[in-house]
Amino acid sequence: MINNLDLITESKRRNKKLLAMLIDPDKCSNDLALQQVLISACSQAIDLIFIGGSLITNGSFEKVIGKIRNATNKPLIIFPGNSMQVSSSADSILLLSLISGRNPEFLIGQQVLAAPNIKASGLEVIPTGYMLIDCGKPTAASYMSHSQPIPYDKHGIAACTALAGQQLGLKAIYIDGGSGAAKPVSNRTIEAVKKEIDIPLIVGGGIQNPEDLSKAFNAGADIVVIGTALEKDPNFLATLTNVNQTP
Ligand code: 1GP
Repeated sequence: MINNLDLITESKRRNKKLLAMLIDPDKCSNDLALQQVLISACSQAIDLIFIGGSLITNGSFEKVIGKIRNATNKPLIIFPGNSMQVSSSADSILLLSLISGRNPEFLIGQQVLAAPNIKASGLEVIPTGYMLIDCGKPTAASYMSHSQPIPYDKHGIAACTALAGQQLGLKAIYIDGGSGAAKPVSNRTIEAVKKEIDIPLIVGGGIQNPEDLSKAFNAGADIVVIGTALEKDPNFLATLTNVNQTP
C-alpha cells in the first residue's frame, strides 16, 4: 500500500528536506521535451514528482504519466489543476482545497466532481490546503481559479489561513506563487506559516536558482517544488548539489 504522506511526514520529522519536480504535461508536447523531462525526473536530486497543470490542451496527461511511471519508481503525485486530472497510473493525489480564495468551486466544487473517479482510481489521497500568494504577476493558477491570491506581504493572513487549514484536518499546506511567478514566496511568509502549523509545508512558484531553493528550505519549507526553472534549463539540477536536502 503506497503511503507517500507517511514518507513526507517522516522526512519532515527527520528534517530531511525534499525536492519535488513539477511536470506540466502541456509542456511535454514533443518527444524531445518529454525526453528532457524524463532525464530530470530520474536525477538523484529529485525526491518527488508532481504532475498537473492549470490547463491541459494537448490530451497528454495519461501519456506523460505513463512515460514517467516507466522511467522511474519515484513517488508520482498528481497536483491537479481541476477535477479531470485523475489517473490510476500515479501513486497519490494532492486533494487541493484552495483555502486562500473564496471561490466555492475550488474550495469544494471540483472535489465533489472528482470524488468518484478518485475513489475508483485507488490513488492515495493527500488532503492539502492550497494557498496562492501574489508574487508579482497574475499566474495561470490565479486566473483559472477565479481567486484572489493573498497579498505578498500579508504574512499574518497567510499564517492564519494555513492554521485554519490544519484545524480543518488537512494533512499538508502548499503555499504557491503560481507557476512562473516573478519572485518566490517571501521568507517571512514561509516562516510565519511554518510557525503556526505542524503538518508538512510545501512551497513553490518562482524558484529560479539554488539560492532561492536554499532560502525556502531555511525559512521552513519541508518540500520545495520547481517547475519552470527545470523546463527552461535541464542543467539546473546540476547546480543544486550543495543545496538540498539534509541540513
Ligand atoms: C507551480 O509551485 C509550482 O504551481 C512551481 O512553480 O513553475 O514557478 O517553478 P514554478
